[in-house]
Amino acid sequence: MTHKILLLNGPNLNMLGTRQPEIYGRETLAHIEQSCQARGQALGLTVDCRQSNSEGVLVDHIQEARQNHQGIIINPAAYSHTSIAILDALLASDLPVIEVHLSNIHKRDAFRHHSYVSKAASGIVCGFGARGYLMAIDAMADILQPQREA
Ligand code: CA2
Repeated sequence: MTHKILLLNGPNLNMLGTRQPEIYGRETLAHIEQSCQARGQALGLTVDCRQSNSEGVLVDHIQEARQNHQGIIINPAAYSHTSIAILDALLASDLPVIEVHLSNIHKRDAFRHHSYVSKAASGIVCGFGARGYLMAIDAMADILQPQREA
């Protein structure tokens, strides 16, 4: 069976590749999404990609994933540090969740050290740049298809 997963990116991540490459790298979001879809395909996963700058739209996508997807990979961006609404939506989804951050949030400003979203996550990848998304796809494949041959 092919599993469908939602790759969700939060505010300002549509700007990737244009500013602050020393923190977030040079890859565009479109390129990251394509790489994730290719990796997913190789592992038997369909990867649906969405990005929004709006908290409510992110919550809507998470709610819809309950019907349409078997797992969620999310970089909630700044909402990681503020959003109980996104945490509640993820908890209610009853789906496996992997949280991704491009940067190592623990090496940065103190206000980035806490993520509300982490409470809903099976695991967290942070500090590996765009590669972290591919690591999350691999981990999600393991969660959804534990019998899969490596
Ligand atoms: O490291 C990450 O992935 C973050 O989730 C990125 C968020 C930040 O608020 C989190 O603390 C850590 C910020 C995303 C902003 O992305 C930009 C990309 C290019 C240019 C400007 C902003």
